[in-house]
Amino acid sequence: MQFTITAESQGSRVRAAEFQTSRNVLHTPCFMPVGTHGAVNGITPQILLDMGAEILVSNAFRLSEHPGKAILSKFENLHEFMAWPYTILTDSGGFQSRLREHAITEKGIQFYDEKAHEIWTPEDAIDMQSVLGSDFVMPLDICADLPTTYPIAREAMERTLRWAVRCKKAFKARPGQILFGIVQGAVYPDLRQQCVDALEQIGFPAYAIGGLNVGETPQEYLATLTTTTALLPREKLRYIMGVGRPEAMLEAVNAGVDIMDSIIPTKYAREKTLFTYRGTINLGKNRKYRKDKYPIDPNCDCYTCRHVSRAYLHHLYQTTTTTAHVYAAIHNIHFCVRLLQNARKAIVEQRFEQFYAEFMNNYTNDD
Ligand code: PRF
Ligand code: ZN
Repeated sequence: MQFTITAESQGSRVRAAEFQTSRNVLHTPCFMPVGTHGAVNGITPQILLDMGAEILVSNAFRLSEHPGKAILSKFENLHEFMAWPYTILTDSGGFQSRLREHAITEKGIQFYDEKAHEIWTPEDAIDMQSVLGSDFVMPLDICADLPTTYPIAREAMERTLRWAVRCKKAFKARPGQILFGIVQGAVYPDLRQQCVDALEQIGFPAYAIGGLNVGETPQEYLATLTTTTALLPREKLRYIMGVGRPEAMLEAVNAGVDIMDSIIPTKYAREKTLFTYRGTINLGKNRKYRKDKYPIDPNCDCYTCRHVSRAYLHHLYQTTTTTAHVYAAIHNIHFCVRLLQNARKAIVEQRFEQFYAEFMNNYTNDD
């Protein structure tokens, strides 16, 4: 069995597990840094390996735009192309479809960017991920932007199911590849339920929870997350798509999610916002950091915190910005990777509840 549950919490859905891919073992809960175009902004694979990342997320649709299928076919897989030795999960382009200017028909998604596009079909998404040799393959889905109405959410969910059938049919697994089912249904519990039931009927070895963190309230996020994980079978890996704020990450772990990804650590790094165990701080904006000789977070053991001060980073944000972004991204990604490693340790030692409460108590976002 690829997926083994190592520890579970009494009276909650929290779990620590191991997933054996054809490349390495994922120790879950774990955070997955995102390199949409085949690189995590400003960071080399070695830096990610050094901080303990076990899996990266990339995007099949974006890679089909550039460098394109013909060039990528000349490489063994995306791992070789980008020099990343471990597991890779690729998204399908379904998330990009939520922007209203794109036209979605039963056939697929007509993207209108700067470039002219052919319709991107479920079969295209699967074909591209076969070329990429992704270990974790995502079907093409439709992520409804929230808030949305029930009929729109239902239509998007039902089309997602029809596309899941097409994706499964088109999927010819390369060794070790697995195809996930994506659960949609916006904030409506009965739609989530119908979606999970239908995906179970079609048959998938692992699940992604889509359609969250796209405009719902924090209460709706938590309620939908909890409802959805309760519907999913215990013995299959659970992935929540696009969750990277530390509070939301731990809420997901608490609800029984195993893996998650987000561009937030790198986006925040560009916006001068840094994670600490006491909440986010903004190093660029706030002049009080001008003379601050402490590291970003005194409790952090990342490369940045081991070497440079807040004062230095504040200076870089005013002058040598690309270097500021690299230092900040190293810290923020390390923070997310470490947060879930620590959560895992707490689960294994049967003290997650306390760990979670302590984290939330200390974590405030008023800089
Ligand atoms: N679908 C896909 N990718 C995603 C999402 C989704 O719903 C989300 C939603 N948070 C992020 N990334 N395919
Ligand atoms: Zn750090």
